[in-house]
Amino acid sequence: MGNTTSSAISKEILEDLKLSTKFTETEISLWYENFQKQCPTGRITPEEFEQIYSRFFPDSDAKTYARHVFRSFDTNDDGTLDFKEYIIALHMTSTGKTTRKLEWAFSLFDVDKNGYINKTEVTEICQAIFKLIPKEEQSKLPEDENTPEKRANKLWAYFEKKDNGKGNKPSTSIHCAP
Ligand SMILES: [Ca+2]
Ligand SMILES: [Ca+2]
Repeated sequence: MGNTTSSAISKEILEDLKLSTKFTETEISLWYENFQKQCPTGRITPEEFEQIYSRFFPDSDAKTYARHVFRSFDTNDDGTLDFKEYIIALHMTSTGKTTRKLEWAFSLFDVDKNGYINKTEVTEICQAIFKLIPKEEQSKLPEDENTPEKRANKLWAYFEKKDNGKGNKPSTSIHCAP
C-alpha cells in the first residue's frame, strides 16, 4: 500500500466545512477519502450526477431533476461539483436545518439564478419532479395536483399569498460564504 499518495484535504476547506455543516473533522476527512476514490479528478460532472440519481430512481426519469439539483449546488457556476459543493449538497439534503433547506429549495426553484422565482420556474421544477414519479403512482395522485401544471398553480398561489405577488426573494442570501 502506498502511503501519502492521496492529497489530504486543505485546512481551509476543512475549517470552512466544519463551520457550515457541523460535520466533524473525522466525518469530513472520511468523505474526502471516498470522494477522491470515486472521483479521482476531484470534480463531479452533470453526467455523473445524473447517474447517481438514476440509481435512486430506477423506475422513473430522474435526469431533468438531477440537472436542476446539480445546478442548485454548483454555487460557483463552473459546471462541476467540487468536494465542498458536494458536502454542502449532502448536508442540505440529509441533515440540514429547515431554514437551510428552505434556502436550498429556493436556489432549486431559481432556475436562472437571478434571485427571484417566477411561475415559469415553478412549473419547470414541478415538471422535473413529476418525472420522478412512476406512471402508475401518478394516477393515484389527488385530482387537484395530478399534473405538473396543477401542482405548480397550487404552489404559486401559496407563494403569492405570502408575498403579495411581488416575486419572491429569500429572507437570507443563499450563496454567501461565512
Ligand atoms: Ca462548482
Ligand atoms: Ca429566477
